[in-house]
Amino acid sequence: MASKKNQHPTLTGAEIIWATLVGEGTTTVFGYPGGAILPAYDALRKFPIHHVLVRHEQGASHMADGYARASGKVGVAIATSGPGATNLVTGIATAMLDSIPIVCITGQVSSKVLGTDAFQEIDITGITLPITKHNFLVTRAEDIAPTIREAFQIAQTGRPGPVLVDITKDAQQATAPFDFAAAAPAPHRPHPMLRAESASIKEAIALIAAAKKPVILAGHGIIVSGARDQVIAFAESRNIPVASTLLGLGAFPTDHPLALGMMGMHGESWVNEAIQESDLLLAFGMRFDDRVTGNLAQYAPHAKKIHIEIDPAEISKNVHADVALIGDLAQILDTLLPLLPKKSDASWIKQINALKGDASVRDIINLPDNGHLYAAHVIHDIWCEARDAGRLEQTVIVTDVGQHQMWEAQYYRHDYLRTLITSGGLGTMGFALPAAIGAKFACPEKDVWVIAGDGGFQMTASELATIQQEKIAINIAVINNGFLGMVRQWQEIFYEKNYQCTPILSPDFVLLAAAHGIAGATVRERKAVIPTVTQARTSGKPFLINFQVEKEDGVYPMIAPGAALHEMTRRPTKNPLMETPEDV
Ligand SMILES: Cc1cc2nc3c(=O)[nH]c(=O)nc-3n(C[C@H](O)[C@H](O)[C@H](O)COP(=O)(O)OP(=O)(O)OC[C@H]3O[C@@H](n4cnc5c(N)ncnc54)[C@H](O)[C@@H]3O)c2cc1C
Ligand SMILES: Cc1ncc(C[n+]2csc(CCOP(=O)(O)OP(=O)(O)O)c2C)c(N)n1
Ligand SMILES: [Mg+2]
Repeated sequence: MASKKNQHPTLTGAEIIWATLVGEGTTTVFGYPGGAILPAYDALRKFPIHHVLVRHEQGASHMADGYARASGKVGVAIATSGPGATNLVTGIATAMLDSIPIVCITGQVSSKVLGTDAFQEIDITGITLPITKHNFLVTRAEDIAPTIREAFQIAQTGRPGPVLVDITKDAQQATAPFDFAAAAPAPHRPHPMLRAESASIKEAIALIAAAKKPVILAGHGIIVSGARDQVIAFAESRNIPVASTLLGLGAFPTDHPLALGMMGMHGESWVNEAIQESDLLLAFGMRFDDRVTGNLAQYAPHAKKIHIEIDPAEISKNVHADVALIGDLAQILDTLLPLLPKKSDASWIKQINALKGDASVRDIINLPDNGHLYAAHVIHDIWCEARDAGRLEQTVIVTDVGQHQMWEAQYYRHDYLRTLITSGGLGTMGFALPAAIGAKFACPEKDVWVIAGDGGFQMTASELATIQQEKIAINIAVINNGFLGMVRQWQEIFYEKNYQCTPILSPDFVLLAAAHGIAGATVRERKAVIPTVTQARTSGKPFLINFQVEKEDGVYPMIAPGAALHEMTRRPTKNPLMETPEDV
């Protein structure tokens, strides 16, 4: 008995939190202290974990998210009870909507006063119920290790997602024996529906063999599943073109002859037209978001749909699946691949290429330097600079939300997994700067760029101080158009240019960076873009570039709300910023 006790030391609940995190492989956490989590902070010094002090707990949940997206591992955020916990909420919801594995640990008031409106008591498990994959309230020290271990398992198995563990102060102060191995959860039991029925496999193969105009819809699930090689082999074996969702960018090489580009509201015109003409859609780990489908009643009317998806709840949620294969994408593609009859006919690809029509004429990227600094050109040049430096695989772009986010998706070519980190489902402004800090901790050897708008950057700019304190080299490109640009564009098109509350005044971003000991420069001309980007990348220190760009530029193509996928508004041909009668 005695020797057994020695093997499993008695620790405080606070120590058990860290010991369990160490056992799960956590090396970095993002957090902010306060009363209800103080016992845990007191014990931190005994454990080999680096704590990044954020400036707002929203930053902690976004950093954990950026860490997870960049590495594929679980990101961890820590906060106190009450306002600390509620500040995490936007980051948790962001992770939930994009299926990102994070574990958030919050302190809670002591169990004896639970439910009394004690100081800084808030029902955070109640608040986060709809925005977590699962959450727990822990009131006993002996439950801490098993609960945190289960949280890690839930966060990363099946469809990943955020898990919150709320731990009372008395549970942190009490003691219990710590046995990491004994705290392991029961092995993950896949959902009973997780199987690709052999009948469904046969149906899928028959549909694929019969299809003349198939399109693969490449989603985020490819990255989660690690199914890139299988998707490439699948596309090549039958010459099937591949369209990507925003979150699927990087899953399929852009220079591959079968790569079409991004689909959806701001996707390429020929990609959306190909989907509308298709007779078979193969949805690989994507969930038919409304930004992807446009008007559902008119979506891909001639196409049968095969949906390969790990979450049964996604099947036929938005778009009816003729064949559903439920399970891990890589595993299902491994089953399908040997059964696929080969086909090399390129006539469908030729038809899609013909759909491109005058797309390149309308493409702002082909405009010569006319003295205007367009955001699309800036982003394209950031890509060119990384390419010419041979750093594309080693460059992670973290975008905020708005026009710059869409131009990034259109003009930065992502050929490698986990090189684009962006908030797709919740579309959270303020995401980029903290998520980039998380990504840099996950991949310190990579070049990490923030691409943010002047609006969103101001939402979490306080995290510049975190960069300063942590001495991490992150590059920041603020695409400064003086507007909440994406909203301004909607006001331009749908609200008769009534620019209510969208012109936005900003501080001098270069001076703001300087106040944090961060170097910076303002760029107003195209010729200065690449040299300044090189200066930032090679400085080995954080660097902010304020790109003063065209104020009233628009993102094209665009599908208006309620319109079908093929009913796109295209970039005007004569004047890139203003429609002329010839364009309508
Ligand atoms: C301003 C703005 C504009 C936007 N415009 C566009 C646009 O034009 N085009 C566009 O595409 N998006 C656009 N988006 C993003 C859009 O809202 C969605 O976030 C995006 O389309 C979701 O992509 P997804 O379905 O691939 O990824 P997710 O939403 O992450 O879904 C991934 C799916 O894969 C499944 N999955 C996970 N793991 C596995 C596995 N191992 N095996 C099988 N399946 C798995 C999940 O269960 C989930 O259903 C825009 C967002 C914003 C903010
Ligand atoms: C937290 C939050 N509030 C509001 C919005 C709505 N919204 C979407 S894009 C956008 C404008 C973004 O402006 P900016 O950051 O300057 O980027 P730009 O569109 O100009 O590139 C707004 C207000 C949002 N997505 N997130
Ligand atoms: Mg802006």
